[in-house]
Amino acid sequence: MAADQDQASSALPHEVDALIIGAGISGMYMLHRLRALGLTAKICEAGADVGGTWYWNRYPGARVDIESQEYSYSFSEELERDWKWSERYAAQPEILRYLNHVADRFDLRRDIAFNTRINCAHFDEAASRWTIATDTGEVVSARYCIAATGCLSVPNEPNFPGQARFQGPTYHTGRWPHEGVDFTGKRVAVIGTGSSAIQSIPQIARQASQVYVFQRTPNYSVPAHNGPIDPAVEQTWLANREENRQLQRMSTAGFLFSNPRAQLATQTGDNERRQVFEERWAQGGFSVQAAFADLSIDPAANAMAAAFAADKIREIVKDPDVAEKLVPKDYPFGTKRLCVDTGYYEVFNKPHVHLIDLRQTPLQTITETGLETTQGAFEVDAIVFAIGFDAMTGALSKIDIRGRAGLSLSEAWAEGPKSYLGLMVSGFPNLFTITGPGSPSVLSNMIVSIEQHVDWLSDLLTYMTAYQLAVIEPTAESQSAWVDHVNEIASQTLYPTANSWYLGANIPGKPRVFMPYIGGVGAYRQLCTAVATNGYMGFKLRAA
Ligand code: N01
Repeated sequence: MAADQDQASSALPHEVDALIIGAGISGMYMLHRLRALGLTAKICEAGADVGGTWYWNRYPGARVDIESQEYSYSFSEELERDWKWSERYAAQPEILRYLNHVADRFDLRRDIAFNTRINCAHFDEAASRWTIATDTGEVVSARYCIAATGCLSVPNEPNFPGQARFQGPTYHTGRWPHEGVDFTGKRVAVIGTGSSAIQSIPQIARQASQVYVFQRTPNYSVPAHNGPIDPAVEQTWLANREENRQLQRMSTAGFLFSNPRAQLATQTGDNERRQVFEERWAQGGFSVQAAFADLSIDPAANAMAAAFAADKIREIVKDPDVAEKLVPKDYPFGTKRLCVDTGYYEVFNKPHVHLIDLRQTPLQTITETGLETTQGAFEVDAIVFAIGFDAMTGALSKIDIRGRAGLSLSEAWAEGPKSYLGLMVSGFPNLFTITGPGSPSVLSNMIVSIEQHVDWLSDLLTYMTAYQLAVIEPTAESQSAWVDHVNEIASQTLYPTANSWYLGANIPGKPRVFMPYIGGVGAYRQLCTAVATNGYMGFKLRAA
């Protein structure tokens, strides 16, 4: 089935073993695994088709920034051998085709209710089941409620003064029109300079007559060096498939180049250090971040990486004033999510691309015809809001989730998300959060982390069936200890010093808590495995 085609919603039964929320990468794999366990399962998906983040984020230039062969499911060797990626970093349409292929190949659609949003999920203590209601008026009773809602699925809604007055079209990168947008000859404003903006601005600039980039905080970006996939890379990957997959699973961030070299930047001579950074820059992608072991923990080492990146920006961008505005100054390198670009800094050498620094000249209002800053008025035909997401907790807090004694998840998380292993929340039995806050998730190759959670959960449900257990919940103590651990290791790094969405800093009023687990994908996997092999240590399990 074509990715864009709307499809009828499959009717929901009154009862299932598991109700999965979301048909993105995690929901699809979860459904596949649950079926293999002989459990009945349905997915409710708000969108009209599968794909999750790759269904919604169709802005020009959207592509993965982990190499294609690494950003793919590993659970089926046949799938992996049959599917051919065309580019080193696959673009959104190709990834969406891949996910549609997976849905067809594993016959997933018959258990997915599309165009169906979950409004509320309440735990019925007497029945030990979740009562889940949809916006289509259906109610489903499920033993397990599995949130496969994604970490970056709820757009940060624009709320700029005067924005309702604007007469032209506006777009959010996270909700891009399926039919695409033709900016030919148009004057376009882009607000935001995160990954979505950094990928889309060079593409928008190819069509638009004028592009005005409104930057609040400059981001560090490294070149992707994208191109057709190297057949040798593909062959080597497949020839060593098992070993490579194992390396991913035990790595720092779920891809092969994510393990930092043991060497410290601060104990490396200037020439050698520069050479290492240059090699990584030439290689492209996130490998720069792993150039030395101390970059994310030692301010002195981090400053060396920051200085290297700043020099690169100054080399690429010809206008020194523009270059200086593009150089991040007030947070350590890599502590806001590093971006991977194709021609981002270069685009500012084009005469029709203009950078407006909102820190120097704040935005005052949007008008009928454009934007006004303290510098003056910018007349535009269209506005692109590339302002990000209510990350990690946004999708869950939009659903009225109530656990034992009517406790709402929003109340339980009023001071920031609390979980055990990022998988479950105390007071919310049989509710699972795939790649939830408190797990490596957004600090990793998402597919690797998704597969780990889904596999762990599948093993758990197998165990529960074998021992005739029906209810699982983390103890308050284990949750509290995990939250402390997540915070403690985050505080050993420089990450919490930046105002990033990792901390919820982009959403006014959101508690400032470092949400993902920064201890590494491999270390985290070992912890989860140890919990399971010790009889699900830290959880309470009981019969119905
Ligand atoms: O969002 P962002 P994104 N006025 O939050 C600015 C993943 N992703 O959609 O930094 C003015 O990073 C905001 O400024 P500031 C990836 O994990 C992956 O770009 O808050 N500006 C920032 O510049 C990524 O990190 C891929 O000061 C405002 C920008 O908007 C995550 O998604 C591709 C503002 C938002 O940047 C989010 O990326 C794309 C305001 N009121 C995304 N509010 C790939 O894998 C916000 N901003 C390739």
